Amino acid sequence: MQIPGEKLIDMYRTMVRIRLFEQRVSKEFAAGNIPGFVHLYIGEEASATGACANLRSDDYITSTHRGHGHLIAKGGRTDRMMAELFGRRTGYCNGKGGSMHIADTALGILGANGIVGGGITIAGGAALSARMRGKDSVVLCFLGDGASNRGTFHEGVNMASVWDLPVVYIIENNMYAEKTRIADTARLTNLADRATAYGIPDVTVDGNDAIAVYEAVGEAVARARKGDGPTIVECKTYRWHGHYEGDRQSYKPKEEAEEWRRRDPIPAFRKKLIEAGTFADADAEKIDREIENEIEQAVKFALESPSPSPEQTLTDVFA
Ligand SMILES: Cc1ncc(C[n+]2csc(CCOP(=O)(O)OP(=O)(O)O)c2C)c(N)n1
Ligand SMILES: [Mg+2]
Repeated sequence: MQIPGEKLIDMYRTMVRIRLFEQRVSKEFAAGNIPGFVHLYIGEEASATGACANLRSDDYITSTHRGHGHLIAKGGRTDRMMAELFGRRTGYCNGKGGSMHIADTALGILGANGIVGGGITIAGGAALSARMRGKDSVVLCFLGDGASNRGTFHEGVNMASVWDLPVVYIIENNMYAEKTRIADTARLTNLADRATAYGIPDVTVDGNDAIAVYEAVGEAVARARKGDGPTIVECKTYRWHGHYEGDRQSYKPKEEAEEWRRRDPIPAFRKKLIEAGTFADADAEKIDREIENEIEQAVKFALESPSPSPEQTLTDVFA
């Protein structure tokens, strides 16, 4: 498949934006500037980037507790996300939701989610709604290897299959659910094989290869848009940081972690683009500097924003 140069450069920009956002969040969390829990996506950038590069603005995503990468790849603003993490009024949820509640329905971002597997049935609902409104929008449903063990996965995927709903399930298999290896909780080598049970297509790809993810998800999106129903795409990848910031990761073999760090998706993608003549080293450097500046501005925006006032305690609360 011939991917336009502009698209590839945009994908590079997205991966760098996710990486630098997450690295800064890690630093600010360690400094005590971010309350609550944060789960970082560093190492998995190629998966959200390659997947979302197939979407139109009127398509949707559902996300997870490890959602910053998905939200950025769908166009989420880094300044409002950073402000949300800092608990500030300019954040996506007025500073009251934090990392796991960020949503931007205008961008088709139907929310990060603190409930493991929580996005699976929301994705089916959004897909059904799109169809009932006569739209050909599709929904990318991101979930983890651990989430694919949940009952909601069976119910959600089965219903989407039976009703030919336009959903693409993206299992980001980073090999761990909290501190438990997926090999200890599932017999399958490829989790995407679960598709057989629902009579739908599946594909397993190197989740650290943005182009492989782009192409696999692209085919699944095209199928969904035509009305041919859902697909499961499994992206094999690895999270570099702990399950949450502060997790010491004693359960991960050192060699395994080192091996995956050598398979860093970003330099590999950059090298590919330079070798193909898509851009030069200097262009990549320029993008890096622009994003560094963007993230710096996002932190400044967060720091200069007020916290929610006591009068706002009961606003945005539904009963
Ligand atoms: C319904 C539910 N059960 C358990 C938890 C606690 N929990 C939070 S993240 C997590 C592991 C999720 O693993 P996976 O789906 O592989 O996603 P990853 O963290 O690897 O991205 C668990 C068990 C939860 N938040 N929600
Ligand atoms: Mg996992």
